[in-house]
Amino acid sequence: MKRIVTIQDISCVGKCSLTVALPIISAMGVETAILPTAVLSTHTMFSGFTVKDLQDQIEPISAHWKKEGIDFDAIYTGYLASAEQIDLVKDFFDTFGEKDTLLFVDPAMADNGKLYVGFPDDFPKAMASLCAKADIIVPNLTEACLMTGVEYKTEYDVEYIREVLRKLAALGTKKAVVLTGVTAEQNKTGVSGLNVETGEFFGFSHEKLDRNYHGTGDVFSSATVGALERGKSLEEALRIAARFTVASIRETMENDPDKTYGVDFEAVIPGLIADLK
Ligand code: PXL
Repeated sequence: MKRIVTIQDISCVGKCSLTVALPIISAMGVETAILPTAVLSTHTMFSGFTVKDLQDQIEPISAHWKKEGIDFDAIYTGYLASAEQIDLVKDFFDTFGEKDTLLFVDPAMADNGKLYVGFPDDFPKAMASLCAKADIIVPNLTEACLMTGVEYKTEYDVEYIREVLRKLAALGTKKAVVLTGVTAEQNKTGVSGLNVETGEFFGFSHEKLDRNYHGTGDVFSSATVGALERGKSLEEALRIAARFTVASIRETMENDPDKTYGVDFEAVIPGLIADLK
């Protein structure tokens, strides 16, 4: 069985980051180790949340794992709370990134043209330096624009998407840069990527549901990592993840349309597993 480690916060309530990655990737038949960077009572869109930073645990935990000879087929990072945490994660990549270890970075920090609450304006620069060390990155358009300096637009054409992808590749990512939640088609959404090794663009559009929920990026990234580790090609893994994310949103719209936090992905995990066959 493949073993990955995912490095992000644990928001106790909110269905994002580790409470999404752990169940989804495990259910896909991939051992999922975790390195929690902080414990929050909820994700940061609630008011009055508590935070306990755990970054001083990253080095001792890593040292113990190294001593035990533990290794990973992939390292998947999501929400990271500070530039210092990013530096510690870069060291973790250097320590545990073997030749065949997939380094997958979801630079979860912004959406709808804005950084999430609590991040300083220079945070995207630090995140860009982590993306430079990764094999695959999966920013949304806001995150991509903040890291590359391209102007964020809500209406655009294929050439704009390609320009953003070329600028992302110039950050230094090794294998592929992937933009999520983008398409030049009306009333749809989609995924657009650039294979950095071959210079080829790829992508697909899919159904856009008329609702925005929190944590869908984490659902998408987790399913992508799980599918990659189950041997799917990147494009197939992204398609599986997109179908799962759409199914999770549809499920939430049916059960609890006004939900203010993460999607009801739990109910549609059987479909995700079937999709891996
Ligand atoms: O990936 C989203 C996310 C993860 N973790 C925390 C967050 C958010 C989004 O706001 O606040 C703590």
